[in-house]
Amino acid sequence: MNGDASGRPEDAAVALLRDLTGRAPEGVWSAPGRVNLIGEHTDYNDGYVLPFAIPHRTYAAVARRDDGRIRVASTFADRPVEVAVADLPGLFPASTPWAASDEWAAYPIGVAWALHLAGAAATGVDIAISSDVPVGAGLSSSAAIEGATASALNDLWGAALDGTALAGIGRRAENEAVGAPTGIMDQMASMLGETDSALFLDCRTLEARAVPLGMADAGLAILVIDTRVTHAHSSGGYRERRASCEEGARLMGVAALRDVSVGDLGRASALMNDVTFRRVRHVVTENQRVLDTVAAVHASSLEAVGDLLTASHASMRDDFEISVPELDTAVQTALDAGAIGARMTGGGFGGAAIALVAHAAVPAVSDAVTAAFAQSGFTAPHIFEVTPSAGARRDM
Ligand code: GAF
Repeated sequence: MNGDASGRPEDAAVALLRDLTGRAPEGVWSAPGRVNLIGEHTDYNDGYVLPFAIPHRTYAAVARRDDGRIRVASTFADRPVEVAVADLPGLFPASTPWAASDEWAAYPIGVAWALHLAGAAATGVDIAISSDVPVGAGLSSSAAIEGATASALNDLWGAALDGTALAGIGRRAENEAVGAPTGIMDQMASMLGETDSALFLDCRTLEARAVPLGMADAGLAILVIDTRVTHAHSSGGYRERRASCEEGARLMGVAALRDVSVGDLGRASALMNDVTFRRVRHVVTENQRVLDTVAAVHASSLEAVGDLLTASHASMRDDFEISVPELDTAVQTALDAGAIGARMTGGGFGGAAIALVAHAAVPAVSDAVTAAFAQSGFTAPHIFEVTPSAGARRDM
């Protein structure tokens, strides 16, 4: 659908905009996907998370138009989708007004909708999107589209919102336009990520602090093992887990599970059924593991970080029950082959695992996981290294 041959998503976005409009873009904006180091399903419980932005990015090449229409196109989609600015206010949260093949457009148009409702002076615009963030791998390709679009429209519509506010715009699009009841972690990581650092985020106050990881100096790598089992957070499992957490908080008489500490778990077990208790225990212990990981990173206690990652996986597998056999195989095989720690990352029910590995052990761990997948009859995993990278920005 576009005339670019470089293979770079930024060039593909520009070429697509040219195909669409015959013009060069007024600018190109981008935002990354993310890996979550630790802190899973804690964000919508007002808790703590420690994600980082990855080098894979989504690019939006954008130009204003003067006929009051918003058109979005993507190198992944068959055709552009168009709406009138005047129709924006009524578009959501009503059910998506498009055919299934056009549903991707709810991300960028949802962002336009949320920004407009936040007071931005919306004008007509053409938005051409391209990306190298793997889709359905639990690496937040959706937050990357939202971040790139929100950054572009924030500049072109003169909204002057900061990164945290733009993350909120992206989340509103995800929750109300796409209909996925997610928390704020992915959008914050995509907007505020910093090179070589993870982002320690308090999801209640939205206070964010960069935690330098010093991966290269320590001779460490983080491997992503994309199991190729795709997932969607608008589907049942994520929603159900969220409902169990809300029920647990209600039974404990607190606003959110953030307000429950590990010492309260004895009381919790007496107040709720076993399944709800195990969901609560995951969130409560995971919040503590995030705090402990930040402390261990500061103390350069590599082994402690690895153990916390691995304990997080066990908690998601056994208590929160969001892992799948492919993720468990990836984690266990990586550990057996010498990884310092490993866990599934993201919402679960598929997607990717991460492994913290000494640089020299990367080939051995990758080969072992690939072999274990073949032996189990699983689809071959996609394994690659990621380094903590910059958040959303204007590229041109
Ligand atoms: C998904 C959601 F989008 C996040 O908000 C978060 O809840 C995560 O799953 C689980 O930690 O990525």
